[in-house]
Amino acid sequence: MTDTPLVRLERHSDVGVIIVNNPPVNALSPGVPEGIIACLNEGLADPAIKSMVLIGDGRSFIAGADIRNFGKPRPPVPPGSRSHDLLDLSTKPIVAAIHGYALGGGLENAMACNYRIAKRSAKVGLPEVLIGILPGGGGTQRLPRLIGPKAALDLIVSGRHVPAAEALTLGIIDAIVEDDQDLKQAAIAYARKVADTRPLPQVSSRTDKLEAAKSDPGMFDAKRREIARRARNQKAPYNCILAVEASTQLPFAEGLQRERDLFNELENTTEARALRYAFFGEREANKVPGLDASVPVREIASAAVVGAGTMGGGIAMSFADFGIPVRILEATQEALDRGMQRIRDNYATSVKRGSLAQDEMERRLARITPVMSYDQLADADAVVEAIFEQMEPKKAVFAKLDAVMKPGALMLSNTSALNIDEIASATNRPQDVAGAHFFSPANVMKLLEVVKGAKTSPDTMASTMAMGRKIGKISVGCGNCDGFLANRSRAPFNSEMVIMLEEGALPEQIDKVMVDFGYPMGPFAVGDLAGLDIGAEGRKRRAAADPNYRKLPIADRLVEMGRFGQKTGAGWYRYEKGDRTPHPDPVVAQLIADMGRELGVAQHSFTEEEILRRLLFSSVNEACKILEEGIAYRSSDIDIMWLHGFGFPRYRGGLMFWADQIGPKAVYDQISVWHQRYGNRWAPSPYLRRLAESGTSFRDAKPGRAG
Ligand code: T1G
Repeated sequence: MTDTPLVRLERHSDVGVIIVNNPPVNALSPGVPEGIIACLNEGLADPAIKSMVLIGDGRSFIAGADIRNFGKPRPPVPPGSRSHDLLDLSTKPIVAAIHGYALGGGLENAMACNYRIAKRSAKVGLPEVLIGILPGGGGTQRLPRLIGPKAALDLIVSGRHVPAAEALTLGIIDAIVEDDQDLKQAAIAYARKVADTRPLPQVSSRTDKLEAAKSDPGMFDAKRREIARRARNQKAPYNCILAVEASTQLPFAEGLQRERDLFNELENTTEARALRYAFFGEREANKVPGLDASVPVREIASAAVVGAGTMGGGIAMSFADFGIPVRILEATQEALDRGMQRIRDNYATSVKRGSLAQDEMERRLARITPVMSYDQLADADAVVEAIFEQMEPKKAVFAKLDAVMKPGALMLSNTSALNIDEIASATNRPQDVAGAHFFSPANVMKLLEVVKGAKTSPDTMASTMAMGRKIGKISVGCGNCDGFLANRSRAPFNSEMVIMLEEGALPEQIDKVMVDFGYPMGPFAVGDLAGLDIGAEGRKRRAAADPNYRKLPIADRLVEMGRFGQKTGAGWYRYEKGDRTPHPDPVVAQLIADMGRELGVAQHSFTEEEILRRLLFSSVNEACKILEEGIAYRSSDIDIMWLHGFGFPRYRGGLMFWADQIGPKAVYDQISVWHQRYGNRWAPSPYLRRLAESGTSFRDAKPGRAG
């Protein structure tokens, strides 16, 4: 435990520097706001101090309130006595000096200062909406006064981080300090320069920027309409709008109270608890059991990809996007050229959309080198095999890689389900082999499923997890089985959605339930997008491996009819030429009716709840088996995979968090009923039964037989 205080006052002649020291991100944990106030008062009381600076030690300014304390009882803080309240009333100029991040309460404290300067590499923002709350420290009242209500609405409702240059343009900060300059010295000089400025600029007393609301009173309703689709089922985004609206209608003090009231409506909502859970779950996933800080991590400074198809190209882009040179190999020049063209087209689309600058596109393309011989991959620190999903060709690739790759290279397969141990057996270095399952499109989706084989070494696992983080992914580790964690937990959902058609449900009916629940797209529309022929391959493999595998004749019939989805103009839905909009197709409805009769399945109508629970409970049951087998290290890892791999709505926390709101016992009881009605595929997992009997939540469940 360091003996450096959480907050200290350093005297630099006539400037008092208030320094926050609460690693790793200077969160406003208990003691930090109190320390800021104490140092502020000490500086105000010292006649030798003419002006002050507020700055952070370590890698950042202040990253906000301590999120770990939300949802827990906290001593009430009387209005007017928080650090930003008192900074606002300072009788001496205070300069906030920002590096790294000033987020949430951090930016709110900075806006209560008289001036703000920031390193060019710094970022500021009010991201509270991303954890289901709103800026509760004056941010909804000060930011509109600083940059105008419209710009404030954008930042507060999106929660996005703003680079210093944009913050300067908007008016959030007053000056930029170049990254090669000393921030503290620059801030001291700035504080000295403004020491005699009177009246002190005070954000809370400004009204000039609020005038804009008078000429555009409709901006708030327009914002509500703008976010309606993506903010459906949520409360925080709408309370953010109400709070900013209040800043244009109420005096500052009353606006603060309105902000407080709107904040208090949110802190303990399921939405806020789910989003906090997701935030910490993403970080918990970094911790793979048995891999502590002592496990060496190999640096990945260069990479290679075998296969230049959709996945291989996306994986190569993932490395290039983060500055890592990558070689991409194909068997024929024609395939290689096609792959490189697809990469160029992907980048060109981003440039056209304005999300990537042309010169940055060129820089990234220059990092990707097409090759045709394995020898040219030899010196890469990591190689990812990304050819088609068949075991023998994959083993042949690994045998060739084994013959050329330098010692210690990470030997990774992008397989989404195949046995990592069998792939590793094609090499003499199984300890260097692991699964690195990217999700399509690989350069966009943030999830990386890192699969540990029986012989995968701890440092290979740690290095692959770290490699994922280095290329902007959320790495989630798991054990080896058919489908690993993500696709295995998803498989029952994929079956149940088609089985319900046999009972009389329609694709559009099921898709609507899932979109209303919060998915961006319904599962049948997603199937049409991904290609129904791919799913058919997986079903064939599972049917060959498992005599009890439940076939899906309706899905198989569709593929037999050549209806693969968008790529053939028809799948579960029909598509107009050049249009991706799914249209319900009477041909499919007729096929479903005919096959329901042919199969002799009792037809019935469905409630929305039954559709939702048939799909998700089937996966919860499989997730319990995955936990019991120790394939998943914790239930939050399953949730992070569902959030980032399958589009599960983030404000519901993930599959297991959502199921916890219903409770393991209720889930078990319902599954037991379906087990009686539908047979073995609904046999409840013993692990689930133990949770139901012991009253243990999914969140607290431990992997392995104990449960
Ligand atoms: N509270 C508690 N712990 C936090 C934290 C926070 N605000 N921010 C980060 N951590 C922990 C994190 O869990 C991890 O822990 C470690 O710090 C490093 O974080 C009143 C109500 C700042 C951009 O929402 O966005 O202010 O895993 O791995 O990738 O209006 O952390 O090492 O044990 O993410 O460099 C608003 C949340 C709060 C910012 C740095 N602020 N944090 O990213 O490191 S609400 C936020 C982040 C509020 C006021 C309201 C990121 C980061 P561990 P990391 P990073």
